[in-house]
Amino acid sequence: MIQEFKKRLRDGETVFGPFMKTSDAAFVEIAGHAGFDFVILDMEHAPFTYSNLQNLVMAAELSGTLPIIRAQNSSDIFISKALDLGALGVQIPHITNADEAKACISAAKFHPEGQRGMDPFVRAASYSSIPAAKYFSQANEALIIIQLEGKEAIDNLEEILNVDGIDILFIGPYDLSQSMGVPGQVDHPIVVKHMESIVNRARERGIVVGTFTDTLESARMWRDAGIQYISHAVDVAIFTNACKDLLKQLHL
Ligand code: 3PY
Ligand code: MG
Repeated sequence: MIQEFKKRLRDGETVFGPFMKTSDAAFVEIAGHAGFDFVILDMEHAPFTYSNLQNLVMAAELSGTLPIIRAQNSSDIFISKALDLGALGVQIPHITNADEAKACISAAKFHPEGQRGMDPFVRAASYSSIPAAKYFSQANEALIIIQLEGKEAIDNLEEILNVDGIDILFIGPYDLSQSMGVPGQVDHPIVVKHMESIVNRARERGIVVGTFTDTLESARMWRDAGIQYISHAVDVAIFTNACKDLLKQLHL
């Protein structure tokens, strides 16, 4: 699953997936059955517990969508725990410089690429059914997605782009807008200008870029600008909009 996902990105395809905030695995299954390429299980902002999160990862696997966990923050333990549960990608928010990015990679990968805490008995290792050496090498294939979402990260973009091991550089438009002094205005020219510059500079180096969009116009605009990993919408907002549309129709 992970190899095929990486190949699609290498081939220049655009992949789509929502952020998930509901604790019920049914929503993840629905997203998978609908055909989303990935889901981002959001430990930064959603009320999941870890045992709950494990069920969401299983639901993603069952329905054929790539399970990605957004860690609470860049602490080693949150990164390795996400991968221990079986996430095939870990997305780490609020990275501001190259040292932080390198520390994330080290926390996410086993020797020789990093120093991730070793445990061959976790769910990702099929609870020890996979021979440990095989597990440790295949686990290093998980996607590392680094989120840039503030002025400081933009100031340090060059050094961040030089870090080896980043699979996707993800721009968080909401936090970026706040850092630019226009909170929530993700379409503000100053936000768009900085995003375009990150996209162009990353793509010049062959680095895949991702972002979050919540309108079809912005999803299409960023896809056409070369963003390949588009986290589009949020489960709760998709349901909110469906309820509102339905009620509008019922009241006609
Ligand atoms: C942001 O926009 O700040 C994110 O983290 C992704 O929605
Ligand atoms: Mg953010």
